[in-house]
Amino acid sequence: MTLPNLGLLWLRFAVSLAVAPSLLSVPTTEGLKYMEPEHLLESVRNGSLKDGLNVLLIIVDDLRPTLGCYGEDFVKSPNIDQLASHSVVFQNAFAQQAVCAPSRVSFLTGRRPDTTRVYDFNSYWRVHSGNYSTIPQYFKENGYITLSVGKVFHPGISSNHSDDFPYSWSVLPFHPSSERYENSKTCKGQDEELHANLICPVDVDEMPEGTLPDKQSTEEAIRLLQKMKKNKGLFFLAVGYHKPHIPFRYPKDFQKLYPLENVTLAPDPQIPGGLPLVAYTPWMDIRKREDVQALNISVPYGPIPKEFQRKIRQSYFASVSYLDSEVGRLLDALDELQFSNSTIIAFLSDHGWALGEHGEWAKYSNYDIATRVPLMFYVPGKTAPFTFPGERRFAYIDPFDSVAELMVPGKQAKELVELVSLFPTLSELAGLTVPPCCPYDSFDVELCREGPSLARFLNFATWEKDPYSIRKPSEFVAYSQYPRPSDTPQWNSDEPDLKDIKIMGYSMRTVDYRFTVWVTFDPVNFTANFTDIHAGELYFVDCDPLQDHNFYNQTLGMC
Ligand SMILES: *[C@@H]1O[C@H](CO)[C@@H](O)[C@H](O)[C@H]1NC(C)=O
Ligand SMILES: *[C@@H]1O[C@H](CO)[C@@H](O)[C@H](O)[C@H]1NC(C)=O
Ligand SMILES: *[C@@H]1O[C@H](CO)[C@@H](O)[C@H](O)[C@H]1NC(C)=O
Ligand SMILES: *[C@@H]1O[C@H](CO)[C@@H](O)[C@H](O)[C@H]1NC(C)=O
Ligand SMILES: *[C@@H]1O[C@H](CO)[C@@H](O)[C@H](O)[C@H]1NC(C)=O
Ligand SMILES: *[C@@H]1O[C@H](CO)[C@@H](O)[C@H](O)[C@H]1NC(C)=O
Ligand SMILES: *[C@@H]1O[C@H](CO)[C@@H](O)[C@H](O)[C@H]1NC(C)=O
Ligand SMILES: *[C@@H]1O[C@H](CO)[C@@H](O)[C@H](O)[C@H]1NC(C)=O
Ligand SMILES: *[C@@H]1O[C@H](CO)[C@@H](O)[C@H](O)[C@H]1NC(C)=O
Ligand SMILES: [Ca+2]
Repeated sequence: MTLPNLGLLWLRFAVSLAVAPSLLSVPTTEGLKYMEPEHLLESVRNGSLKDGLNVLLIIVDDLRPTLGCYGEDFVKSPNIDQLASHSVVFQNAFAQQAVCAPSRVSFLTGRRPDTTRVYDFNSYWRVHSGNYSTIPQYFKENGYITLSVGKVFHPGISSNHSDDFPYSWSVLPFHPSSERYENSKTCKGQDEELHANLICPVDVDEMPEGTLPDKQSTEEAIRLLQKMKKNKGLFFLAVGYHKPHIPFRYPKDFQKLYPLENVTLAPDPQIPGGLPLVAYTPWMDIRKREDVQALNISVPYGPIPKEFQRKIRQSYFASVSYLDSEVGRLLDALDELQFSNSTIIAFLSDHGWALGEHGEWAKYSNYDIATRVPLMFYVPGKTAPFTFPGERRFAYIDPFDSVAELMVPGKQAKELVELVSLFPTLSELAGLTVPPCCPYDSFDVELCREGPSLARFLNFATWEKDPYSIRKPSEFVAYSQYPRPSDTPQWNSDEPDLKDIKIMGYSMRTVDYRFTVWVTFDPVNFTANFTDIHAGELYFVDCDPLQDHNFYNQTLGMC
């Protein structure tokens, strides 16, 4: 094991920080009204591209790799596992910032947060940092019909209240109408009254509109697929699912998959002794829910009563199984429409979520638990053989059926990779020209990418031979970062507005270690001062996979 060379690290960090005049301007709050599904369907045209592969991009919200195909056998995710069994599954994939809008803007533009300068929810990159092209925009400009269903871009200012329409999408993006009830009082409490709870298993028939947002998204995505079957031309369909993002509002049957007495607690529920306080997320968002409020949990460290910890974990896992069934319905329809032979499927999450690890219950940090994500690619003819006529590749699997447990794991890629690689990877897989590598200062460059394409890892035929033929695993690095307003946890530590950011935690993950430095950051000129270090973290992967023993600034030994 090699110790990181600090001088070199700082240089690498410094290189990743481009300095250029800011293009600040005030984004408008006026938004486009989302169209009703019928109009949306009518407006889908025929694409101009006829030959090649379609793309189905499935983006999940706040899903850590707690899935059967990632070795977490107690989680029932048979449909995602089935997708994995025909895919290449990246075991060590990382988001660039563990919160929705910054992560999504980053991977959808193929640039790191220091280039998008989107660290919060309040800026639209096109007017804030640069007029960067996006993955769907690039596919659209190359003749694809591009379609957005559910939460793909983070809604709101960060995508100009339009999910970046018209640049990214051929038709207006679809949002499920029942999404507006996500934070309403729809959860039945023990008092039989309705509350805005964190834990919210529901009877779907009793819900407003008799449905849930992810169900509506699946239905709309299926209708678009049927439409594309009749139309000519290639499609790029992005489907963004809301669960397992809080609140855990899911059909109550899924709770039965995880009897409470069988739900374990996090193996490391303590706040690590050597943890610098700037690194800690005080998980303010779950505290706003009525059921959590009623527990009167101490701010910022808790702890949450053990019985309630178990309930949170149970409902997260149940939400994952509910998500899995929606993914299963979508893939079943894709398969039924005979698109499995001609469609690339990419599946990923925008970041992870701590379920009690380090005493945390949130994203908002640089730990693996917040930055590590599921990432897999299915490429017909590459990660799996072409289908033969009549073959069912993605038939729906009922998670309540015990047969579901016997799933062959997918091909596992161990390389450390980053979501910022999604743009070049999808481009290469679809046969489009891979956008050029970004120059040092890329604020004026509309089309470029900051990550390498991962397509070279996906060829099934060469898979067995030498997965490491291009680079040694020790050369792989995944970067993430997280901003803070202060050295100690306070009310806005989780999601500081840009103007309040005072410290940036730059983090790098190699096969051997995670190393993080928290440095002074100026939110006006976007400059980090790497000689002004507030705190550091160093965790060794082999002996401390959960990252509980901070070896930063320790001269004596390693674990
Ligand atoms: C930004 O990019 C879009 C899409 O390429 C283009 O239509 C628009 O004119 C550009 N805006 C500016 C200000 O350059
Ligand atoms: C953002 O949306 C507004 C309102 O639709 C529009 O006027 C403005 O041009 C959009 N911004 C960009 C950069 O396209
Ligand atoms: C798309 O192409 C199909 C088959 O060529 C044709 O029947 C249909 O009218 C076209 N749809 C549109 C919206 O142009
Ligand atoms: C709970 O765990 C016990 C012990 O492992 C096992 O025997 C039992 O079947 C589990 N119950 C359920 C419902 O999975
Ligand atoms: C909540 O906890 C604080 C101390 O942590 C205590 O002073 C207060 O009385 C508690 N409130 C309720 C309603 O239990
Ligand atoms: C699947 O695609 C391959 C390559 O394009 C083709 O040879 C094969 O016939 C296709 N199979 C079906 C069932 O469409
Ligand atoms: C950015 O602003 C800080 C003051 O907040 C200043 O110390 C630093 O020199 C500035 N950096 C650049 C590159 O302008
Ligand atoms: C960076 O921080 C160091 C240490 O606090 C300080 O001496 C130096 O002036 C800072 N540099 C800038 C450009 O602000
Ligand atoms: C590192 O340790 C030295 C000696 O104990 C201490 O003076 C210094 O403040 C520490 N630095 C950081 C960033 O923790
Ligand atoms: Ca998210």
